[in-house]
Amino acid sequence: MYIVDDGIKLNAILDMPEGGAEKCPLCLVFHGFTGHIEEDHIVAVAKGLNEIGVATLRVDLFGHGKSEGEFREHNLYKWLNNILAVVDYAKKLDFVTDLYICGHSQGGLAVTLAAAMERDTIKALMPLSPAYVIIDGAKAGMLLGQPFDPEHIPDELVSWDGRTLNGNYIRVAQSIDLDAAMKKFTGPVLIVHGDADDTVPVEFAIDASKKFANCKLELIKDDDHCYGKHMDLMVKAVQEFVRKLI
Ligand code: FER
Repeated sequence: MYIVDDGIKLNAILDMPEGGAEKCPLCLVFHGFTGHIEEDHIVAVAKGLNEIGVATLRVDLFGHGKSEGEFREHNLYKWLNNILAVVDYAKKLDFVTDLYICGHSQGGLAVTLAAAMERDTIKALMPLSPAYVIIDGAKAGMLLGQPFDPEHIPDELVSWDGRTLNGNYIRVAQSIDLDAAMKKFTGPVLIVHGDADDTVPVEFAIDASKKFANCKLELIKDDDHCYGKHMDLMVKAVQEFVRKLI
């Protein structure tokens, strides 16, 4: 299935709760930078929610997975507009009682910004290993492990996998006031983060948890960016948090 945002087709998968339900909450689930909706940790969180009576809508964002758009041209504004289009789509589904939003890494950053904008619609926010470091890095001149002059932005960056990224990615990230977004969303927040994550240091999750009005922080001991060691603990943390909302 595709959800169309401004002519761009976004690949989406809707999974209903196990055992079926007439009406239920729906959680929107988004992947990270270079990620997609078939990654193990994305499928695991969706399945975990389906098990406890929550439908999920996983969506590949601009330039990622099976969605349209060039990877090189993606940035947080494009992702944010995609997410707003997905929220609009979800609002029109008859079966939905409440809407939750969840994203991994860069998707965790994007859903934080979207939750602030949609604070009257989104009931709960779940950033997983959120890449809040991107905003600091863009402003300070360090992204993807590469230093640059934040006042003289390079035309392009080279990503981990060798693909290039338009320098406008940096200009967009520099313009974002993340603290303001965290302040605006006052609903329940769950941040899950592995304390051995070497892509996004766990300190970003610890700092962020103090900036939200209503945030639970679940640190997973020895785990990495994509929960390669303790996927079950990540899923369990999400299930426990969501059970209290239903
Ligand atoms: C970076 C650190 C982390 C960065 C992106 C990420 C573009 C995102 C990681 C992810 O979404 O998994 O410096 O620069």
